[in-house]
Amino acid sequence: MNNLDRMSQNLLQLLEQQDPDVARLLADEAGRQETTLELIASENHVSSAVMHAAGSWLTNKYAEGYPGKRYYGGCEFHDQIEDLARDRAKELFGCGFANVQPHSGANANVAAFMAMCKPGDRILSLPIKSGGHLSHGLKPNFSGTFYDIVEYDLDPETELLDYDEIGRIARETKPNMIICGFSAYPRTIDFEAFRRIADEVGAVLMADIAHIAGLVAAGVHPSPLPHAHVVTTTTHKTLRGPRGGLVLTNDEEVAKLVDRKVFPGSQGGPLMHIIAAKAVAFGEALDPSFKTYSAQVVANARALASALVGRGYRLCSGGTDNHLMLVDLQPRDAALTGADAERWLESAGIITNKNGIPNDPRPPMVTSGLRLGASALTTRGFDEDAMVEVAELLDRVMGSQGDESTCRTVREEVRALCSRYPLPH
Ligand code: DSN
Repeated sequence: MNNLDRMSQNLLQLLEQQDPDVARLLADEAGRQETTLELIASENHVSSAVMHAAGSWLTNKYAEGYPGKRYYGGCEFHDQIEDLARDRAKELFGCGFANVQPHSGANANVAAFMAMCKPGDRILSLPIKSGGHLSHGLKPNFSGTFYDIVEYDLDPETELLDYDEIGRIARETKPNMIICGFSAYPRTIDFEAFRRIADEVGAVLMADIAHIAGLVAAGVHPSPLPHAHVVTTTTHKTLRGPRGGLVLTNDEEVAKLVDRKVFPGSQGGPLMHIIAAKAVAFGEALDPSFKTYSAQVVANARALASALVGRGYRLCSGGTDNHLMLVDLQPRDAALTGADAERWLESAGIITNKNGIPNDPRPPMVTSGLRLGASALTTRGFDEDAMVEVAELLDRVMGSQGDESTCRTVREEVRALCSRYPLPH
């Protein structure tokens, strides 16, 4: 047991004495994570160092403002931590400016929208039903409420981005801003092509790399930074940090606007404990081992994808270039829905999320697809052979239509697989 594990043991003991109800639920959740296969593409397992920074003394402090310009006293160490987080983020993504204060990816997007657009401006984006994100223009979201959203879509045949068609729509609709970067797009994004389109119509380009940030940092996906005017991301998916947001840019004027729109534009006091955890995670991602990890994420996603195709499933766009894949369940079983698959798999200890496929005939709470990602299993040390075993378990549960005894047997096999690949601490 290392020092951090000992610390976590001590904290749990303390919590058990003071609040056994919460302590029990935390221990249950830790057990769930240890003994299930996490295939949700937007989740990961952070290191104990990130976890402890997130649960540290910094939670006690107000630090509204920025390093050297705070509205509260006592920020000496907070200034140093935020500077460290910003410097590491800049080094990691090779850019000139980072704002590490957004509480989430959606908050980062609020600040980026406010920095780059006026209310009512026109924004061109991919809708959520085709793999976009709700903060890119969904009607009930701030983005769909305060901006004039126009859409591009995937090519209906290939399910790929069609840059000629996006260019045509941009010329026709003349947006002020174009958004690229997605929640369920399994292929490489050509940021340069998006920038060409943006320049042609006089729009600014925003790249939301929430899903692929870790792959970008590790150099296994091209970076948007030479091309996009502003880049937003979460820190907790492929980047394997605490839950939070981040804004990056190389443009000094954009940087000043983003700072103002994060604070005081859209947030109050920053979550300094989370900023400390971001600094730790960025430090981990700067280590050469993070490149090896990220390359393995992509190799594992490919292995899982091809094993599923071998078992009769169809992958949207035919495969994956990144950490995730979108599985069309219909060719395997026309009656199988994403909602059924998610529920049955959970009972067998395999955690996924139902996800609409492009032009899905079923509603979003039912769907015909599953989105699967390889980041969390790769953190546990899974390799390509282990991913083939995972495909077999997935197929056994879905092929049995959630048969209880099959799910029970698979649950035990999942426990055994998890013991073979314990969570690193
Ligand atoms: N809901 C997240 C995802 O799962 O992709 C994005 O915010």
